[in-house]
Amino acid sequence: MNCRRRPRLALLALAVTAGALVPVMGPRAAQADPVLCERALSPESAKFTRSATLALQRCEDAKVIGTVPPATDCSTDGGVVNAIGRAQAKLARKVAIRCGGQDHTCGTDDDESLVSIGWGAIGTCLGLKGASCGNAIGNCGDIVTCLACVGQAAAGQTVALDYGSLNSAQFGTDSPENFCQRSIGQASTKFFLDRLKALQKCWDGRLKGHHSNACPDPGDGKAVTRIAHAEESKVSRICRACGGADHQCGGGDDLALGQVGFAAQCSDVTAPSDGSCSATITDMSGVVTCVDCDATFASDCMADLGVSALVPYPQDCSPTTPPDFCPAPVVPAMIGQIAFTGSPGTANCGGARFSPPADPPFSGEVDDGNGMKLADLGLGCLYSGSASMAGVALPDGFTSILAITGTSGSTLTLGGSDGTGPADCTKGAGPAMHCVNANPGASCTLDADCGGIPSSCALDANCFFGPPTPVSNGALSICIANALRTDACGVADLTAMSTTLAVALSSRLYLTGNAASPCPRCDSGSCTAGERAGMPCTGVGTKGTTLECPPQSSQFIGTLPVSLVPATTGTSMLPAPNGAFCPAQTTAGAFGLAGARLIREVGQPLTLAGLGTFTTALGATFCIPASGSSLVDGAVGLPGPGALSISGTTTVNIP
Ligand SMILES: [Ca+2]
Ligand SMILES: [Ca+2]
Repeated sequence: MNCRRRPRLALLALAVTAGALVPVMGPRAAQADPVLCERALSPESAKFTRSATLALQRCEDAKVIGTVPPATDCSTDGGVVNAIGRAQAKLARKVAIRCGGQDHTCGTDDDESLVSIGWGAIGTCLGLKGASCGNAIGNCGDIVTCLACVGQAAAGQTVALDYGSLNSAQFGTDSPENFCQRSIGQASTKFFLDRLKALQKCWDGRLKGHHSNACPDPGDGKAVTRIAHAEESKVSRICRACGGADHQCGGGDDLALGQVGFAAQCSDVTAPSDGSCSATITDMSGVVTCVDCDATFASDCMADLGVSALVPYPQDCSPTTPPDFCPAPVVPAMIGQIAFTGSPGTANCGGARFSPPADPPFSGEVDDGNGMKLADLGLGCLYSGSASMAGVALPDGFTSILAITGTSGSTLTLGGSDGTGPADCTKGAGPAMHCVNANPGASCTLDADCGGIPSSCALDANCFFGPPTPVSNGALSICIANALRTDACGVADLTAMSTTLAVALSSRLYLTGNAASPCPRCDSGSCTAGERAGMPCTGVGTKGTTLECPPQSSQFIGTLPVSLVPATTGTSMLPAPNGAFCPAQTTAGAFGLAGARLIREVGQPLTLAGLGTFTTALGATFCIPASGSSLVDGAVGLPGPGALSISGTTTVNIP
């Protein structure tokens, strides 16, 4: 850290913890070093996966060259089963030494805590699409079971694709087709292993503190090249063997796919870094594309599962699909709009660590592990992170408009609307990108183009959820502008009188240092401060802030990615049996309460208040991922939980 950043760190830490004088202490186990444990999980799981893959692959290869019968089932072959068993025993041994505490045994009191190594919120093994790996995670031995199950599934699925549909009539014939078969199997499997190794080394570099990037790109600066090289050698090997006289895939002279044999359909998976693999395969180029995508899926998932403390497990890898809060309308049509206007909530959302507590009306609570209430959550407040940031009162008096995009059963489906302008529309950001910390913003592609402040190069905000939110804290006061990241969507059920919305926000933080007015206000028709100081405006709600009076862009310090998925008129609960509410959360608890184990927000159903008009309240509990700014993450306690509620009036307008 250079000298210039040091005062800023202290300043920001104080700013966003809203005056907390007590340093934020994690419950990090004193027994050993969680990073050493994390650094064992990633390479040892990759080594296990490699051993399992090679054992299966050697067996399949022997079938292709004709030394074992084509009917051999490699997954139950004695030699393969023994090899995988030995590899799993080795994985268990290495993990017990590095994660199991002084007794080198998982499941005893001196283990690294699951929370400290990023597995606290996981609960059950996250599995792999197409596999059945869902063991409960209570100690590091269970992590081994999970990593081995997922690793073996990744190995099995990869080898099954690479070898499983080859035409056995060619096995052991030494024909060109047989040579092509061996090349497809060997080169594809090798690509999977090489890619996994490049990813794992890249993540290990981050765990060692050599870089702080996402892997592979920009990663450690090597992974992208390694993967490209592995890819190139795979393609050239397959196409040399299978591409006909020109030794290239394509050109009309490739070996006939029917003679070589390969799956007619590629795997029904989506690689987190490469999109959907699903496609019909009709030629050698299709084979190459398919094995590439499938290996990318398996290596992405396996590498990410190995570093749960660094990255959330991609939804694409998971065997379960998330609940769909935004179903496509069964009868699609733009049939009107729904307008939501926010009402004032409590006058006091509570201080840091709820000292003083919030005032009624309440919308929810935080409980400990015995179900005892630790704190009430105020209506109209936002609470965030594991650190002791005070509750933030949300603005009121603003309107957000959603389009009614059609019907689905008894519900109206809702989507993003252009509204009447940026203050009430609900469309996502982009596509252009500009520096948030400069006015007028320079166009950019990377944060480095904007001076390097994390998330300072951002998709252009088109719509905002409410006016700027002031957070008063002496000279360290901040102003938050909530830009919509993606189109809002949801459903409104006028029979059940319920509403569920999905709203993804980029909450932009500005350190204004103005305690009396953390955000510029509109006072007597003109902006009190900020980019448009002195210029005409109309204030919104009791706080009198407005998008017309933005803070100075030079005061930008970072962005919180807040996804209200879902915000509901029902009950939204976030449990954490061991204190970690969110993937990769490393400090137990919520909102400065280390003992927190359950967060509950309760909305209010739609209540008829006039023709087409309803009073309601939405509640949301959610995870806030790391912002990318170590300053913001440290001070707020991210990754960590979030909770929010807002009351208001909903007007349904169907012309
Ligand atoms: Ca132990
Ligand atoms: Ca060719």
